[in-house]
Amino acid sequence: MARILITSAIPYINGIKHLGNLVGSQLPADLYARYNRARGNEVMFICATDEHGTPAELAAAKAGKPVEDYCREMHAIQSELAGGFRLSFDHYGRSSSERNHKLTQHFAGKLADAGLIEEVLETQVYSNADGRFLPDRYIEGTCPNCGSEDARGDQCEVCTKQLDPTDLINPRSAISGSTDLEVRETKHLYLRQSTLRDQLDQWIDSQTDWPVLTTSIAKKWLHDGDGLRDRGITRDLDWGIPVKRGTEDWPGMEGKVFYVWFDAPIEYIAGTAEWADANGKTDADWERWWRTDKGANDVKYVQFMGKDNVPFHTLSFPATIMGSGEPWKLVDYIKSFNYLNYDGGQFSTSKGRGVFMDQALDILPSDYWRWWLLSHVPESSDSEFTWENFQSSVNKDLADVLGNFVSRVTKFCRSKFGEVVPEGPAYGAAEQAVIDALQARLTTYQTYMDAMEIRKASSELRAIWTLGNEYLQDAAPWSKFKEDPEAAATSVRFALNLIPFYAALSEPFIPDAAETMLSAMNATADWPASAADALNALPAGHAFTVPEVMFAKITDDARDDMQTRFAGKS
Ligand code: B3M
Ligand code: ZN
Repeated sequence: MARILITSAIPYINGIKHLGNLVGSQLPADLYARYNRARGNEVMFICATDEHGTPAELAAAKAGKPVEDYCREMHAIQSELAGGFRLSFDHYGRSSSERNHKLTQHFAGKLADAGLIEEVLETQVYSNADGRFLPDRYIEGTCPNCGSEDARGDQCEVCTKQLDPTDLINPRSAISGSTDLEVRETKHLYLRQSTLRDQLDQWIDSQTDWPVLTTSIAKKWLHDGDGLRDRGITRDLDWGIPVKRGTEDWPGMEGKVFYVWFDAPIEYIAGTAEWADANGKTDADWERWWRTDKGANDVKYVQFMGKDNVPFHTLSFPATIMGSGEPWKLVDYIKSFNYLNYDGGQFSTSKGRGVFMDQALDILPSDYWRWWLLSHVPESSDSEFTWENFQSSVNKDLADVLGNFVSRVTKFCRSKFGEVVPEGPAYGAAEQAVIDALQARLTTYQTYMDAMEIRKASSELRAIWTLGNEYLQDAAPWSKFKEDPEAAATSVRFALNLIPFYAALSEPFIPDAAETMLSAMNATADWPASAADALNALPAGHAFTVPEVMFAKITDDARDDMQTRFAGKS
């Protein structure tokens, strides 16, 4: 039994995520977690909400709520939606937890002890009316390039020019609108990650099995970009983790917090500690996943994320871990994804363009989305959601192939033999041929799932479903029944045995449908040792029930309605 630690990039707290966010980290991570549990491995699957930073503060202000309340409420909402999509986290934590405060401060202290933190004096815009420093995007003004009056301190969205706050003409506070601004000096902590360049380079070079997408991004930032420039890890904000050196105050850093990207990955560790706290476990119980001196040596740690998050996970977070000088577990494999586009453009939160997690669950059950998203996951390039494609996948793969197979054989059996597996003679050449084909595909499916080749795994699964349909079509027990009911019984017994086999294999993709199949067949979801074993699991006389319709087809009218409804306002 292997031990697999799985983390998904932790979604920002500000607002409900769209399907592109979901398929870029949490959903594939869930697929891998479910598969590994099914294979009998010990799994720890952690996610959390990413609650700090300017966007959280801004969203709370917009909602007219204290940021603590806003985060608590949004965490509950995101947690409920995760449940709706059957994301099987062992714990869904919060980066604002006490555990993360302590661990983040701990890491900062260790990095300082190792001489990897530098104190830097910077100039920043201070708003007298607001009584605070304003980060770039809290400052607005006229763009020096195009004259737009709503340029932000980091960028003008109209002409896309990147700006410094001091470039703006007539700058004002985005919070109060006040123009009573001044430039003040403020001290910040910088992580000297450039001193770890060789160590990081060697580490990345040693990861020969990583996906090209991951290593190419890591290498690009390590070598050509200024990715390994020393970076500020503190901010002049109220909301966040107060800057401390371990448990000690940090002179000169009063009133400052850590930068959100410093504390967010540490939440993977803190989230596991939160799991221990929430389940009456000890520190040793979470440390055996994370500390190589406390049992984590045999853990395989896999991270899932969108490509924009790769630099933080291949450079900054490893720099924190390595720089601490403590035996924390480094990631073993980083599975990264391209982007999912929406119907000829991009998903857009501000324009309400595309389908968001809450809307998706209002329209259709989670399995429909899980199947489409995972079988079209943007693995080797960006992919695109279209309603035609969604409709066709759902109607063909789920309704016509899998759903129809289950419904047809269970209903036929009920009408001719009753709701028990019929006997008939032993399997013959036709059944053996299907078993052989299934065995070959099962082996391939496992190989792809082990390798996180998700699209290939989904095609293999689809092919496995199709084999059952083809068998039933050829065996045609409904036409055999009259002259040779015994032969028809054998075909039905074989086909009924395919249902729990399908349930076990499909569970990582479509857990609810798998559950429906298993409970109809009064069977358990043991991962098949072989196709031959699985196809003999239900003996003659085993009782079952005909399940409800598993998948309803999406009509052209419904498809067109949804396409209009989610087109967004321009
Ligand atoms: N919250 C960005 C994102 O959701 C960020 C990921 C943090 S992972 C430690 O894409
Ligand atoms: Zn401009």
